[in-house]
Amino acid sequence: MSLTAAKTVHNAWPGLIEAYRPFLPVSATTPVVTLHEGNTPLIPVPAIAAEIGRQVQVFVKYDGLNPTGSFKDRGMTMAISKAKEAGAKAVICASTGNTSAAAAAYARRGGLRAFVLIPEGYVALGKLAQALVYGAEVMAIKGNFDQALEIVRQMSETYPVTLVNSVNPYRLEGQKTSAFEIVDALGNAPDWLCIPMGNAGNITAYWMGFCQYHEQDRCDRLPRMMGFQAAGAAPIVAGHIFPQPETLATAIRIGNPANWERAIAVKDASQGQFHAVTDAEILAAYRMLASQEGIFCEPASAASVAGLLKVKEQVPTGATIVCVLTGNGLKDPEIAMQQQGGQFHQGILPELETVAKVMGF
Ligand code: AN7
Repeated sequence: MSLTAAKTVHNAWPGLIEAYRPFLPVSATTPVVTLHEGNTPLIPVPAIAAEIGRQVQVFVKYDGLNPTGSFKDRGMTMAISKAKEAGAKAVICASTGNTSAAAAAYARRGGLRAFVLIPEGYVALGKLAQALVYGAEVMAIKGNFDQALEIVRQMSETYPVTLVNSVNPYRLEGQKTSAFEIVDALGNAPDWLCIPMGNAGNITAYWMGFCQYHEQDRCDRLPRMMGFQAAGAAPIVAGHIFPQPETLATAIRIGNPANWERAIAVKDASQGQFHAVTDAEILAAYRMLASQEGIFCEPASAASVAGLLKVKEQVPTGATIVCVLTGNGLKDPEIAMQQQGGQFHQGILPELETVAKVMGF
């Protein structure tokens, strides 16, 4: 039997730094720390489109399929590569969960120490498990995310640790690549981009990406940027700090966003809108995505779809809309178990007839 080279049916995805190298602030000598993040699917969601009630195309950008299960991997491949290039030995972040998981994974892969500060009791189980198993040094504070961010900002000014929250400019450089992927997939920018906002780093990054592609004639239009916050943590929508933010979408339980002014600038430049969505609206979108589209995202991510449905009257006929699903549903198994719709039959005897009866036969 002779071995022949297999025909290549597709080119392996090299990770977003290699894929978009000309658009990113890296050089030939930057040590690229990658888990081959990016290249996430843009999936049509016809049941959501049908809710809008006229001819529209709706897609979700399922960024929960990144290596650690959230969009933070896009920012972290850049932030950690650049930290390593600069000779850093340790990184630090405050996090509602996903940043800590991504920072931990990429830092450890790059041989750096990872320190993370989280609000005690308000990080979803999957995210905490990730940070711990990747080998981060996790510190839970008796306070909220905003207080944790204040501490790590000061920490990085005083001690030899590099801050990898979204105030680190390389984070947004990496995250903007999701806008590139959307344009590459659609052949143009969408009419609307719907996105959840916490610290508002991601909405800022997407806008950077669309603008950069537009300047290079890769798209001939720019989307309206539609940002959504949880009603109990909606400082940008309300125009004031929320000292005690509350929402079951713990990823976006943020009362004083680091990128507040930049988000406002994005809204104005894109003729966008920001709205608040209630936890009930978030959960309705979360259940709909899972049970009607087969797409499991975390609650914070469902805010983008909840927001779209909230303003559906304004959607122009013929529009193309992308909702960003920032994190994977597996991140928060506790919410998922609370939301399952009573289809879980337990304590059934191991007999064919009994099972058939439960099935309704
Ligand atoms: C799933 O991990 O802030 O508006 O510390 O995990 O860029 O802050 C997470 C934020 C949306 C909001 N969806 O993004 C953290 C953190 C999910 C998130 C957001 C987050 P930004």
